[in-house]
Amino acid sequence: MLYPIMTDSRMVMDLSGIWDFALDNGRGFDEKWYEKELTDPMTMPVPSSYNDLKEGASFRDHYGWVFYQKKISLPKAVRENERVVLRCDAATHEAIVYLNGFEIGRHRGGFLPFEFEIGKEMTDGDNLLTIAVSNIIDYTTLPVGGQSDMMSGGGAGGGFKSSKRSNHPNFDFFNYCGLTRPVRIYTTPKTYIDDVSLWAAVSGSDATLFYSIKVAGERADDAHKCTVEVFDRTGAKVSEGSGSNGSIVIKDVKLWQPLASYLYRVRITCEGDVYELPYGIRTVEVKGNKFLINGRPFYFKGYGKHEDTFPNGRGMNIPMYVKDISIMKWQGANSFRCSHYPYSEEMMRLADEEGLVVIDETTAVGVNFDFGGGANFGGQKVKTFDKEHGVRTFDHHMDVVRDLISRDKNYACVVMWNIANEPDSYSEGAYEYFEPLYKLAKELDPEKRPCTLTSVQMAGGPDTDISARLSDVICLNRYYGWYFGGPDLEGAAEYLRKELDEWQKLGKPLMFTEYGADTVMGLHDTTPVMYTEEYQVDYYRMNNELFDKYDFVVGEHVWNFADFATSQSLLRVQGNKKGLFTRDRKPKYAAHYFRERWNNIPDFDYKK
Ligand code: BDP
Repeated sequence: MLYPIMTDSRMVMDLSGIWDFALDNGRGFDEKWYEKELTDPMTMPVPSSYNDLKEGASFRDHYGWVFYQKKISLPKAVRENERVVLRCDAATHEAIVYLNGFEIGRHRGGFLPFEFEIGKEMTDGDNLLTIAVSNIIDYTTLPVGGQSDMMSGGGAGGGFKSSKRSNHPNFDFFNYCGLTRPVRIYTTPKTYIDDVSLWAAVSGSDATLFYSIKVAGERADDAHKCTVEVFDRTGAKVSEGSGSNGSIVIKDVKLWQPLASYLYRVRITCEGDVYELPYGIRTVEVKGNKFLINGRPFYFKGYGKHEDTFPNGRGMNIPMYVKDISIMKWQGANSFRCSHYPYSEEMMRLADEEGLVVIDETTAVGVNFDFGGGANFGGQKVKTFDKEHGVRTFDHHMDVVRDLISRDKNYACVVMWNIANEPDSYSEGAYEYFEPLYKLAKELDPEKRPCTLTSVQMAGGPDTDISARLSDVICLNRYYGWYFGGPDLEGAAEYLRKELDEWQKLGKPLMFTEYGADTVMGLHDTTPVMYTEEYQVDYYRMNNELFDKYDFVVGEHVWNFADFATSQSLLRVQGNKKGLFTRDRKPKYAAHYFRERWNNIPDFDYKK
C-alpha cells in the first residue's frame, strides 16, 4: 500500500487534531451512536493512544469499543472528479468506519494501514465520520490475549480471580489503543497508480533497478503508458524507462549504506497520475554464517524498541522518533528492531533517510501458550497449536505478513522480516504453522529478504527449535543472568556458552535480538545486586564477552532501548525497566558502557 503524498495529481488532507470521543458503555452499537453526534463527548487527540490522556483506572483499562467522531467536508468538484480515499494508518486493534451512519468498511489488526473510498458516500455540507475502535485481544487476534492472566508473575496470586471483564495480554507491553497514527483523506485520479514495487541488483559500479507498477480504477484494464524516472539527490535525472514492468540501469550507483544513506527519488507517471518515492539501492544476503549488506559482513549494534512515550502511549510521536535516532547515533548503534509490531510509516521513512538498519516485525507476539505456566482452560494445560483449544491466529497472521510486506517492501532500511516474536516454535504443530508464513514472505517480497523469528529461551537449541530449519538468521532472545541464572553471572555464562556451541554447528549466522536486565535508574551498589545500574553493566559485559568469542554471532540488540509501560505485575516496577535509557530518554550507566563499546565496533568486518 502506497504512503499518501501530495503530487501534481494527488492531494492529502490530514484529519489530525481534537476529535469527539466516547467509551462504549455496552450499548453503543444497539443505540447506533455512529448515526448521530455523540452526546457529551470527551475531547481526544488523533493520532494518539487514549489510555493515559484522562484520569482513572476505568478509563485507562477500558475493555471493548470506543467511538471517535469528526465532521468532514470536501468541495463538490473534488468529490466528483477525483477518487477520494479515507486512509487510517493504525487503529488498535479493530475498527469499523461509518460515514453518515453507514458502515463503509472494517479492519482487523492494530498496526497496519487500511483505506476505503468515500467520495460517492460524501454529500454537500458536513459529513459525520465515526470510527469505532476495539481493544479486545484474544486467541484469534495478533497480538494474542488470554482468558486468564498469562504473563509470568502477572496478576494477583492465591487463586484470586477477578470478576471484571478485562484484557489479559499474552505479551509484555501495555495494551495501548485507539487511533494511534494519522487519519487522512487523499485523492487520486480515477485511474490511478495502486502499487509500486522496486528492487535492484548491483553489478560493479552500476545497478539495475527493476520495477512493477499496478494500475487500478476506471481504466485499469486498458494498456497503460507509464514512465519511470530516477533522480539523484541533486535533482538530476539519472535514468528513465517506460511500461508498467521493466528495468533500467543506473550508472555509477551511489549505494544506500548503514549510517550513510543515499536515497534516489523515483517518479512514476501513469495515465495522468503521478507518484514519487524515495528509494535506496543496496543488497542484502546471507552467506555462510555472515550477514552481508552491499557484499560486506555487517554487525548489528542496536536495540529492540517500542513505540512508547508519555502521555501518548503508542501514538505517533515524530519528535521522539528524531530524538531516538539521534541517541542511537550518539551511542554508536546502527540498527533496531520494530519489536513487536510494525512501526509508523513516518519512522520507517526516517530510518531510510537516516541510514538506520531495521528488522521489521509482524504483530505476532504471544503465539505461545507456555507463558505463565500454560494457558488455563479450567486448570488444563493447553498446547499452543491444539486443534480444538489452541490459537486461531493463522489466517490473520498470513494477512499481516501480506500487508506488512505490501507497506514496507520498498524501504532500503528493512533488511529482514521477523515473522513472530517468541512464539511456540518448539512444540507439535509449530513447523506446520510457521512454514507457510515464511514461504509467503519470500513469495511476496520482490527482494526476497532473509526471514527469521525471534526465539524464546524455552525453545531450546537447534534440535527443538523449528527456527533452526526455517530462519535464514537465527535470532535469540536470551536472558542468561536475569530470568535464567541471575544473579550468578558466572554460572549463567556457562549455559550461554554451551548453547552457542550447539548453534554454531548449524552453520548459519546468529544474532541476539533480546538480552537485558531490569534496572531502576538511581539504584547503585559497590558490589552489584540485581536491579542496580552496576548489575546491568556487569550483565551486559558477561554476555558481550561471550558474543565476541564466536564469529557466527553477527549482532547484538539489547532489550530494550528505553523503559516502557506494561500491564501491572509483581515483576514490573511501573513498567519494564530494561531500558538503556529511561522512558524520558535519560542514559543509565549501561548506556555509557555501550557507547564506549559500540563506538569501537565497526559496522562491517568486525569478525573477520
Ligand atoms: C521477552 C519479550 C519482551 C519482554 C522481555 C522481558 O520478547 O517483549 O519485554 O522478554 O521480559 O520475553 O523484558
